[in-house]
Amino acid sequence: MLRHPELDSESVAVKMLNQVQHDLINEMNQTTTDITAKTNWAKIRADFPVLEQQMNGKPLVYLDNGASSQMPKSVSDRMDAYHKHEHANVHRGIHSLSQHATDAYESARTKVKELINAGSLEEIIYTTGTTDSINLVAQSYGRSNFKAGDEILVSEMEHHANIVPWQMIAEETGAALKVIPMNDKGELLMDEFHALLSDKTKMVAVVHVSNALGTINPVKEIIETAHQRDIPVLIDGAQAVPHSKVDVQALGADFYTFSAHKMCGPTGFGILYGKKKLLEAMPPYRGGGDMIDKVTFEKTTWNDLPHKFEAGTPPIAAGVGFSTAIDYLNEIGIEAIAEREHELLEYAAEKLNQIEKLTIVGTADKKASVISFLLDGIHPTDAGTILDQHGIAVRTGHHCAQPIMQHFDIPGTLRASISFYNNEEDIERLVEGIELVKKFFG
Ligand code: 7TS
Repeated sequence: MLRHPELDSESVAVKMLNQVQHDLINEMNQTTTDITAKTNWAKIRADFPVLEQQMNGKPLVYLDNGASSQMPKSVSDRMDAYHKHEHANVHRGIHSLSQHATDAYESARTKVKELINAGSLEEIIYTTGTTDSINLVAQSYGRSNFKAGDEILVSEMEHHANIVPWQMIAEETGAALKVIPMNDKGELLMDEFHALLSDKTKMVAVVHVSNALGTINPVKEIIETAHQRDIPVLIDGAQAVPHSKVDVQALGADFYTFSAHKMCGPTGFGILYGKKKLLEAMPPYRGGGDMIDKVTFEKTTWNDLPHKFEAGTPPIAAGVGFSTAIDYLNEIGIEAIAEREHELLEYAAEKLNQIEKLTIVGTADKKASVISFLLDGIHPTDAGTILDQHGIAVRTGHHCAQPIMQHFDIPGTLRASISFYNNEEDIERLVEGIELVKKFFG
């Protein structure tokens, strides 16, 4: 067996991981006896070295978690250990290092399956992220199922990743894009949704949680309604899986997509969940190594699921890191995370509502921990620049959801997106920062 000199029966990385997990479990056992109240959130925050730094001379307040979350040390350590001691290409080597790398990389698939309660490992396709997952479905399912006159139904609050891939395939196939409108609170108009469904509808693609408004959409109802007409449904879960318990079987989703980098994992890695029957019938999206069964110049046959959709050498370290990220989230508990983020959202909403000349954009009854807002007479970009000078990172602009901004007739918003490792002090610093912005602009 080929091993690093330090590796005897177990690799250094595995030992390290076990130790990290052991410490974490011990820590969690001491602190999470009663969900949020007894969870030691300060200790959890200390798992994120990035949050300890100064930015522009002030302690960093990171409130751009919707764009990308931060990575706990256990995940970066795991990826580092993989690079130092375990790297080899996956799925192709008979040698031990390759087999070890394959096991580490494939462990994420089992954890994702459990995390979202998929029916089998074959239903978990590795992609480079939500965008890639949606493009895969549009190019593979769409190309082989859409024809001129068909309709694809999206909503007015989609991220561009759940609009543009459908527009591209619609243009090629002659299908048309239809849009479920929303009200001024940022809630989908369900009557309009019902009215838009017809025999022409061949796909419904809707976001679970809006990245720009925070709205939690009634996706179960959407799926059930579409299924009454045998229409498949894709749910963009990029902002849902990191913050709430998602059960794809209970939802009945045909396709469900998300990204590792929004859930304490690395960039360049994500998931497409698809029902096995649909995935089996779909042609591959990309051709190359690993996705084939037999290749001749006359004809090539495809590998089984999930590998049929995973051509070429993947981002192996990212998969290994994502596996540890899921462990990390599970050890805190997704329910505890959801509760803590809700607590911080309520705190932030209460504080921001007290600020004069501040308007919150997106006031749905059911909301996740995203607050978009505007300051009277101050462009979001100018406000964001001043906040940054005070060490406060928020996102400004259209948040890759331009149709939302068109709905409200605004250029963009400031957006604070909160994670479980934020705290009340971060919110207070944001409030102070907003007051400074207002003072600066008179
Ligand atoms: N869908 C939603 C709802 C998202 O929030 C994002 C990214 C994507 C799709 C695309 O994910 P990706 O990982 O493939 O890029 N959202 C954001 C955001 O809110 N700010 O920056 C990226």
